[in-house]
Amino acid sequence: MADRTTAGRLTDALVSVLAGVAATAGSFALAGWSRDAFVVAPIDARIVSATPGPVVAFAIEEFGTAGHVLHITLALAVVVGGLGLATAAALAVSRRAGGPPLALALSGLFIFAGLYLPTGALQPAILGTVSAMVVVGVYAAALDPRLRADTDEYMPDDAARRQTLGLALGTVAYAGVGAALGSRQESVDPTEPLDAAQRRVAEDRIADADALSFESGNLGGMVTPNADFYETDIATFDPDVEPSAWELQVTGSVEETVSMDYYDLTGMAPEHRFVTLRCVGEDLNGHKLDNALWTGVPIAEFLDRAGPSPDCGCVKVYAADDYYQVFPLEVMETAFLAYGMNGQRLPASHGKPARLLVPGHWGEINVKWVTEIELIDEQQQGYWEERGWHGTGPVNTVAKLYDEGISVHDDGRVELVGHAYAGLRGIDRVEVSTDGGDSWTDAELSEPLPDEDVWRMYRYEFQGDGEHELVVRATDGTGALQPEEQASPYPNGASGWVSKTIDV
Ligand SMILES: Nc1nc2c(c(=O)[nH]1)N[C@H]1C(S)=C(S)[C@@H](COP(=O)(O)O)O[C@H]1N2
Ligand SMILES: [Mo]
Repeated sequence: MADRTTAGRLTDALVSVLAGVAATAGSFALAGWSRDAFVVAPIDARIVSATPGPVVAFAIEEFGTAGHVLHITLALAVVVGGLGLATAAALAVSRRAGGPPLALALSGLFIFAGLYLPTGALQPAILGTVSAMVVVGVYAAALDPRLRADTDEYMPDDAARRQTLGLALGTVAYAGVGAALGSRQESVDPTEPLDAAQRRVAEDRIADADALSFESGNLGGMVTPNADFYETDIATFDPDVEPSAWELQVTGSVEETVSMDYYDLTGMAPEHRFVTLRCVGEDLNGHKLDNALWTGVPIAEFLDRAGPSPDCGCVKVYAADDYYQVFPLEVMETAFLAYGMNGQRLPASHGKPARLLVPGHWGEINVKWVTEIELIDEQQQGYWEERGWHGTGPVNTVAKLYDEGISVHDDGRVELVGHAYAGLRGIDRVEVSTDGGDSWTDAELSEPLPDEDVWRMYRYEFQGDGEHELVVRATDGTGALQPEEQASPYPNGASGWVSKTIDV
């Protein structure tokens, strides 16, 4: 057999990549951004869990949420590349013997295996395989009759180039259609209200809380709407846990393993609590601080039923996305198992069907999609602690000052509105400086919410004149002033005073 020409090899390589793109787009068209059925998802999850802690910390600090784009792009490249290699192998084998029919059969087989094995999702794998085989089929039949083993002269003429270009454009167009179809699958967290009676109680409490808000432009008030509530996830794809299939177990050092399902949970007398969450990974003046009214039940009584007897007094809580956290059993005394958020059923992105809310800790301890609570005898590290973070424990005190909270009126009056949070310690005071910290004045504070782990809002007005360096700082309920010294989020959470310069 003659050696292949460079152009022939390049065309094979291009067609292999195109087949990989078509296969991935086919999988996406049917599955959408589904954690289980879209072929990129399991690869992405593996990349995320294999990334070393310092790299994750670096990406979070440098890129914030945009860091997700990096690993998703890498996962896409790995999937398209892998499926492309499978196609290239099929082409290479069929060139030696078999020709186009074998090329089609083998590429179909390899691509199907590449799509099906990581996901187990039959229909998206079949659609992806068919998409890829169309590419290979068109190539084998129309573009490259020399796929037959005995001839191998690539046609270097314009016609061949045009055909190849046509195939490439066709694949890109197909991938575009697949992407459009797939993103329609993405459910924008359909809202599902709580039962009427509960919803009414929740809505009344939300209205009461809203009435305490200080308003300012687009700045949120006392209660963050579900769609605006920040999200921090280890997985790119939310686990899809059907309430009817959900079960929460208490295991480990217990007298007896106990479990509850969704009907047990929602059958108990519900409570409604405001709880504010803050992510340890957020920037000092970042936006990963929000407050909602959660509906659920205290978890202590359920744990007691299991008769816990762990030596170290720790729990390890597991979730459907393979997340886990370890913290002292004693905080479960006041922890809450929530299935409602602001009068709606818990959205998928916030832990549907149920999540933990653990007062006095950073956001990471509030495990979403919770499945198991294991009582353990030896201290262990949680998911983020293994990666170097210290998110178990009380939050740092912070007073925020967002651009949306600054209004400059025509007459030079400047109004500042913001949120301050110190976990269970509560907020007793917020002070504002308009001269870079030389002098301080107390801001007005919103009436406190009746619950204990919540933020407060502040408002301050002054007559502006020229340039002002604004600085805000809070004092918590123990009388401790928010530390001035700046620290970046890793590993203990950001600290320091937020400042901002304005020109009036
Ligand atoms: N199962 C699970 N629970 C989780 C996480 C996660 O990735 N998986 N992220 C944690 C982190 S780091 C934070 S800050 C909060 C954020 O909750 P939210 O996404 O509802 O705002 O959830 C915590 N619970
Ligand atoms: Mo977090």
